[in-house]
Amino acid sequence: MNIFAISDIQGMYKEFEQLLEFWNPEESKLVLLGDLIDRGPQSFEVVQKVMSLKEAYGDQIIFCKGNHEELLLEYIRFPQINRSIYFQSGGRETIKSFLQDAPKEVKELNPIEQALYVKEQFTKELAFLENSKPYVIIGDVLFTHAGFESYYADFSESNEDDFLWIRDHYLQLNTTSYVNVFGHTPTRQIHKADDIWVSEDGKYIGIDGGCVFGGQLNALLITQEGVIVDQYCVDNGAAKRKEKMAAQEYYFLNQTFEGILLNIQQKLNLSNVEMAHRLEVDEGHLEYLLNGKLIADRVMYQQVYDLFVDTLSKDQKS
Ligand SMILES: [Mn+2]
Repeated sequence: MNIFAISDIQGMYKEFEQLLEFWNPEESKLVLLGDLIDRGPQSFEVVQKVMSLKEAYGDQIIFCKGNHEELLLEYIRFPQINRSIYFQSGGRETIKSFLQDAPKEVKELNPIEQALYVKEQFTKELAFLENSKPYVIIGDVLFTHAGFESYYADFSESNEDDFLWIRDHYLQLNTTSYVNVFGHTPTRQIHKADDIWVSEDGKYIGIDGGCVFGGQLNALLITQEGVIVDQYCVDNGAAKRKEKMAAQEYYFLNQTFEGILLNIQQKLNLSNVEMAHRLEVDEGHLEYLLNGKLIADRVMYQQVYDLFVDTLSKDQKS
């Protein structure tokens, strides 16, 4: 059986449903590469849908865990500590979506109390998200949410965190015997387009089209030998955004987002506190951004863009 892989749905239920129309359950397995939830408006519906698919098709449905599933589970476990980082990572939308049918009093609870409510009311959903795998191998293909530690001789020695959070692993040659299909890093950050990205040697395939950021939701149809059969996508503004991206490219050149942030911080001589203040995030969030653990949303891009223009004009004056 071939494999039909989708990643980073992030609560974009409509696009997910549309994309599933291309999936033929008679001919392929369905692999979901994590980040079903957060940022988008219908995380609850996405989780329900995946659970019902799992019920209907059993082992034919495979679900790898993403860092956003981990963020939600950590928030539920220790809401006091993790509420802020989770809500700034799009978790607010997820909780809203989970509580859509809850009584008014529940909707008005504070986030700490809401975590307890979700923990009690949605045990099945949380257990389903918890019981996902950090990676899956099917034939010659290694499926991961983020990637793996590509410096190691043996990929399976990667920390579980690496499979969920790693960035830039594809810059290092993939010396495993597997083709690695991954999401997590929007492909526009790899090849400046939202389409599926394939490395020159064919051993890395990035499929996150950044749907929730106004890109597209991609699906990859691939054989168990790692040969691409077909690609599908549902557009969420990718076409319209191309022009804007061209302008962004001009300013951002080939730097990584973290590199740009650091540059700005140094050029403007801002402390972490000041930098966080300028970006209207807390320091913890800034640290995640600087470590490449979080992807900036559209608002954040705009803010950084503005800061960068600021930096440029400062350069010209001096
Ligand atoms: Mn992710």
